[in-house]
Amino acid sequence: MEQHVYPPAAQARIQGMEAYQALCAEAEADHASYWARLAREFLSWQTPFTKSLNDSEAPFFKWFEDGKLNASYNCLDRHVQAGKGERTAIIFETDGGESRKVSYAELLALVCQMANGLKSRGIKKGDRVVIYMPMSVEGVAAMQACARIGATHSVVFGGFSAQSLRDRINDAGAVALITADEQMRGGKALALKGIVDEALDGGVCPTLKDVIVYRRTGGAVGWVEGRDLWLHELLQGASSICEPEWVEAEHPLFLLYTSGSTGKPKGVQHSTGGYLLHAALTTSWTFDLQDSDIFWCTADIGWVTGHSYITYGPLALGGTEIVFEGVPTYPDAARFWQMIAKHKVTIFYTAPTAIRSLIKAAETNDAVHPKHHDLSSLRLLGSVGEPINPAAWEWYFQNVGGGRCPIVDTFWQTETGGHMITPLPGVTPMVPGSCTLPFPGITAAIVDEMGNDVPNGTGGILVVKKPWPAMIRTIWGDPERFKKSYYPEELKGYYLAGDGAIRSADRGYFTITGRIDDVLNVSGHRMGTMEIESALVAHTELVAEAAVVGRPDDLTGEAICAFVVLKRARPTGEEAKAIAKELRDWVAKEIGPIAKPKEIRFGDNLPKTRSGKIMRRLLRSLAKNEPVTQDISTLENPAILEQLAQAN
Ligand code: 7RM
Repeated sequence: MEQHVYPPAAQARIQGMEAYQALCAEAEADHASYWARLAREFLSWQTPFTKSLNDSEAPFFKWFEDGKLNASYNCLDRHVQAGKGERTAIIFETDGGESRKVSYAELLALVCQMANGLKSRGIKKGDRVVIYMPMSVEGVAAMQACARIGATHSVVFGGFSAQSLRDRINDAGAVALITADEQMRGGKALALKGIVDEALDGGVCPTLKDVIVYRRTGGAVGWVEGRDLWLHELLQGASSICEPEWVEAEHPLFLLYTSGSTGKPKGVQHSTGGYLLHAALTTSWTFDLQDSDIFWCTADIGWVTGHSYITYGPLALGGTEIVFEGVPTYPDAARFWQMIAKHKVTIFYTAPTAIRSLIKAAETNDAVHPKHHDLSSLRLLGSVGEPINPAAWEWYFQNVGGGRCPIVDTFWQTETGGHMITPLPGVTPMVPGSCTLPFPGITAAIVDEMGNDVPNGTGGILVVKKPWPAMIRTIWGDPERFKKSYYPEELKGYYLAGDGAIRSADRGYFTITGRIDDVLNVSGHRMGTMEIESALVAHTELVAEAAVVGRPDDLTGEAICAFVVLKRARPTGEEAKAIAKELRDWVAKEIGPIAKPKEIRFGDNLPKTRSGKIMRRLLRSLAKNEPVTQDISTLENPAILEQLAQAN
């Protein structure tokens, strides 16, 4: 296929390939001093640090450890003190289409009131607070309020089930939970407080003392006296001045649970100093955020993208951003285009899944095509969460960006805190489908199983050779799992991302080829196959055994396909359909609707080796409806393949 190369923007924060190379050379020459320089430039420190990197307990790295700062001070106070209090921090748009502006001074006052409210409940530095909130000013403010008092927040996406919420509360040992009565999505009110009540029912979260409820819709809610309190009542009379708690740079700013290849989701622990530095730095260099911009990241604050590019990065730079409550398809699939025109958005950051679904919508209904909206305010586009296929890239570039806006295809992970491999707008010629080159100071490389570099043009394992300030510090409560997952012995002390990648022979550009572990990426959301399998076999009445694999899907990137052995005879026809539906709903209840298998196939058994191992690669072929070409000589029960090849 002929490869198109698109030129970078004429003007941006980092100007030209030479400037980029100079930064890379500076980092190469003295890694620790390079990051220390940026940490001094981008962040305000209450106690300046004297040490940059401490690698004496590798892979438990520490950065800027003798420095003290506060994330909320960096995101709010310093801009107000610099005379920018009247500047708009957030333009909030509701699901229904109303919008309001919140200035930096107003946001600071709200955050201080919330911080004082939390303090009045005895919540203090080091406590964990779970946030289960809709997209809202209050959601962002709740995170900032935790940061202000040194409490470690753990945001749980509003789409997760009661069971998932309960597991996360208990794993973190949270003392408080901040939630809302309901959330509005696509014109419907969805219970949040109801799910919280279900999660806490029966006293199963012993550490949790307070449930603070933001009144979003005014819908009816259950109430537990002594446990539940209204946010507005907590704020009444709370002072709008709150001295920030100055914390060590390594103090855990947040935990965020993400799926791994085995077992339950892991609580990724992030630092305050190193994390905030990278959130601010990448917002500046990758997004080129200026005072004149209107920035819009469409992610939810329940994902890391919402943390770094809604709650922390843009605010650390004093930018103006959109916070959107709703969904891309309501009232119709032109919602994004209509909002870009309405708010004169200049920088737009979204996921390939959203783009692909909006392409499809525009193809079936011309009325929702972006061409009907004035998108001339846009100057830069971004993509995140999964590989963007070249066709979707081209459509995004032409139809949304009008052929003039660079696209930054940003590769990164919950664990990395911010962008790792990405074009920079004033620097990098773009090739659709490639995330191009490492961010300056990020030593990304491709190696074989033994950690040896592979030549360009040869695929391998994506690693990061040196530590960087925003990296994961540990898995909450499980340092051994942290070491095993990210620093396997054979990889020479390199960080293992869990993705495969290849660099192009000509430019050395990176292309991510997908996960190399049992993690699926469905609509940009990470799902562990084991997690879904555990959920299925938890249906003990019906399910004897289950194996879950991914298969490519035009819309969602990957789709979940489950092979299930029931405790009763293998169903067919209508019965199979009914049981499949029951199991899909069950998974939604156990984990959340995003984990629902797209397809469930039933068998009398699963393909296994003589030693009893499920042969997943065969299942992957079957899920794709491809003939099995692999060697099946070790297979115990070859006859099962024919049975599983058929959809219900
Ligand atoms: C930010 C985020 C991480 C996984 C990662 C990759 C995949 C993310 C890209 C991408 C290709 C990209 N955090 N991924 N961005 N693959 N190109 N630009 O998504 O922790 O939820 O997921 O997502 O597989 O390992 S995440």
